[in-house]
Amino acid sequence: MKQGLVLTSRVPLLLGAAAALWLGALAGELTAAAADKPLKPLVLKLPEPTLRGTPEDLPAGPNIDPPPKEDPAPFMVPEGSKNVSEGKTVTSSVKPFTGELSQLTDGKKEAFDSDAIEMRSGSQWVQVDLGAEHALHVVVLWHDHRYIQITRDVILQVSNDPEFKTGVTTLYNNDFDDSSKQGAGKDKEYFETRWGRVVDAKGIKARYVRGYSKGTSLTALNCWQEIEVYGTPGQ
Ligand SMILES: [Ca+2]
Ligand SMILES: [Ca+2]
Repeated sequence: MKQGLVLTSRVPLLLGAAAALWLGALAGELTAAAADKPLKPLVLKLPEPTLRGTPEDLPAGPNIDPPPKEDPAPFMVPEGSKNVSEGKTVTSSVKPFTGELSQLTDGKKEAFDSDAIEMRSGSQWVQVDLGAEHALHVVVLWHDHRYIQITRDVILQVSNDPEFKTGVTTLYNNDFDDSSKQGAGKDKEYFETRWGRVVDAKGIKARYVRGYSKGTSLTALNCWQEIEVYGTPGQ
């Protein structure tokens, strides 16, 4: 009897363990399937190159990416990704003295003065409200490629909090000395070019995208031409 009792109590346990293993394997397969969603190259509508040429004495150093000499390989994004920031509402830390905030998401990013949104000096931010939470794959930044220059303290954050007080994820930060007070970052500085800066958002879900800057290697002023956010709507 004693043995029988042990057996009857073990059978459901064993079945439970097998079911758990099977469910676990299934969940693993499902996760892998989601991660294996077919990828496609991200096709960006790039602006024309600036005609001003490349200065000879560019800043250089181990923490500065040299300007690309040719088109970088396209970033791969999941099928179904689209520009979820186009025409979306923009706010900022200070009112621009040149241009309108709506120009940040108007699709225009040529090296023209008329495509520049300029703001006063200091660490300033612009913020795009995507209107709803999306799975975000890539954010592309164009600050000011009218000149070959390095924008300082480039910090890119996403959140579902419009005030960025809670649930903030930093996707990019090259403020190595923390002078913009968002925490020190280890990402590289880079030169403004027509290719912009492509930042991997890794599928994070968020509604708001905020970009900081703090002047450039040429000026204390802040400038933006465009932010493009590519995501999977409603996921
Ligand atoms: Ca624009
Ligand atoms: Ca800094």
